[in-house]
Amino acid sequence: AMNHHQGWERAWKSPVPKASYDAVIIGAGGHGLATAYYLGKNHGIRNVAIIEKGWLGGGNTGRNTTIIRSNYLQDPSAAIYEKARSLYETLSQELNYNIMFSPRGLLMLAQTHHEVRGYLRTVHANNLQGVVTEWITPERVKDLVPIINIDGPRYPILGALYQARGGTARHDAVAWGYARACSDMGMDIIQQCEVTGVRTENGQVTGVETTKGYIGTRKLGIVVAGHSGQVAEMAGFRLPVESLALQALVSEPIKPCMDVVVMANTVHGYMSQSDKGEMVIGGGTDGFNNYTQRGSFHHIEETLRALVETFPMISRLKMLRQWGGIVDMTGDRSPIISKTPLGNCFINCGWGTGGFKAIPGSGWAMADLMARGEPGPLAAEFDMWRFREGRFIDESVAAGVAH
Ligand code: FAD
Ligand code: PYC
Repeated sequence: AMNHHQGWERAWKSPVPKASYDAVIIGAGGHGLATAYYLGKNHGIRNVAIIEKGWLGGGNTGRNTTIIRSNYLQDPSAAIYEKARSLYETLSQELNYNIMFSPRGLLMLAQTHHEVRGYLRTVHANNLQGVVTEWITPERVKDLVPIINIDGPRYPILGALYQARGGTARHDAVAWGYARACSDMGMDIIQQCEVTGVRTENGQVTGVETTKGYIGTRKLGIVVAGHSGQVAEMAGFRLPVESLALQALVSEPIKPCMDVVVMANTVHGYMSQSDKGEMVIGGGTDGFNNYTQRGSFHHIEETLRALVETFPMISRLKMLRQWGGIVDMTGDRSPIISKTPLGNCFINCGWGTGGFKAIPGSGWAMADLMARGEPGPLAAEFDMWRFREGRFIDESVAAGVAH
């Protein structure tokens, strides 16, 4: 029966690195792969290598809880997250790869009056920005999420910020779809190859030292999420970023019981149901900086204790797996898509707990920056010098995850 499953072509090639490329991107997560894809598609730059120390998509891209939304407060954020969300709408068709985008609707519950004010403000801002969100009553919340307890016990539900076209997608498929498209354009994805040094001359990058030898390049993109501080140090500059673990867990699969995504930021936890039936659950970041890509017992306790108040039926569930990823947090909870002190070196990082939803928009903006050497409108406000100059893009409410 398996005979006709033999002889499949590999979805992407596994090449030996060339001596040099027009552009090298460090990090084959969603953001690095999307950057390469739009460099090829939008700018015709295809002599590109994407260098990955592990396996592609094995960082945060393959560890996140797949929530997609664009209900941010500030104009630059709404622009890039909505660009990403709208690209997600047709990404399966564009890549000819089913990324299982599911715009099932997303609710951010308001459980304090402070949250009501914060989310109402976001709805008004979104209306001006052209991002479709609405404020809904507790009764509408109950209609959309029958398993929810809207009466408390500690925090009754006072309403919710609702984005009907928010939802989820299959995280691995996003990485795999972009990877196949990059490989088809002739780009080299080099896995199991760690960048260990950055060579520079007269303020320009000339190439990178890797565990597979030296690779020259005319342009360098650093897109390594939780390891951004380490790689920036190799290139000789410091970043206003801290790295810490963010954890998640899934339950055993159960019959369909919740067809929207719900975030409950006061009690702190969020939940959706995967297509396999597992309840996908996440909590906050660890309270200390670390590089530990694994889960810990106290997070299960804290997160489930919080969520059981809002969804009493999950007290009956067995939990199957937990894990962690290293997220790169900036002080204003907004990303960095920026030139660096080196002329031909660019950085994309700081997506922290919320970068999966941004992958297509971020790749689009980073490709633009790398190709032209100057940021386009999507990236213009996200330079790294804003922290020195006090031009913060404060998204601490929209980030939605406690840190
Ligand atoms: P990554 O996928 O981490 O890719 C970076 C790559 O760089 C890695 O593969 C790494 O191996 C590689 N690398 C690092 N150093 C080197 C080196 N020296 N040489 C070569 N390669 C190197 N976001 C959302 O929008 N919605 C969510 O629901 C959500 N949930 C999350 C839940 C959890 C538990 C976690 C951990 C994160 C969550 N996020 C979420 C955040 C999201 O996952 C990240 O912001 C996003 O995936 C970052 O993508 P990336 O491509 O920048 O990073
Ligand atoms: O950014 O929406 C988000 C998110 C949810 C869980 C982790 N990040």
